[in-house]
Amino acid sequence: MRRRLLALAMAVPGILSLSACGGFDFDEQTGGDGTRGEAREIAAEVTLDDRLSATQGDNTDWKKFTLEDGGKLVVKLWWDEPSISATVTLRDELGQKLESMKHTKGQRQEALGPVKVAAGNYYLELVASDGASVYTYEIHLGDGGGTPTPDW
Ligand SMILES: [Ca+2]
Repeated sequence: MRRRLLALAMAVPGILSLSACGGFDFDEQTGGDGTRGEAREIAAEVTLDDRLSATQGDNTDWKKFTLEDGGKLVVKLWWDEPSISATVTLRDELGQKLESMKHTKGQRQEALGPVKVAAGNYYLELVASDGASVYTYEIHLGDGGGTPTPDW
């Protein structure tokens, strides 16, 4: 009797996690920002947050922003759930990749760049292949004059 209860207790979480993973297709519930054409307008030098969830069909977030000046661009990132599998890519206004960073599992705080950029329009593409996390991010433009990237 005792043995059977133990087996049941172990089986139930397995069933729950199976049903949580199996319900959604890639980007089925992306929230209207799953393609470059739907990129959300954001500002540089402002701390923002959003969420990716591969388990709930929100795999991709696109952001777009405009830089009035050139310089050295750094995207600072903070993951609430560092177990997520995710890739962050900076793209130019034609969608061409400038720099890409694969999130290191277990790492809460990361930075993409510095990337030397001119004034213009840019995109940030965040894609989760597994897991889920709220993330905080900030696009920071340095003057390129050797100023060290600020810690946060
Ligand atoms: Ca999304």
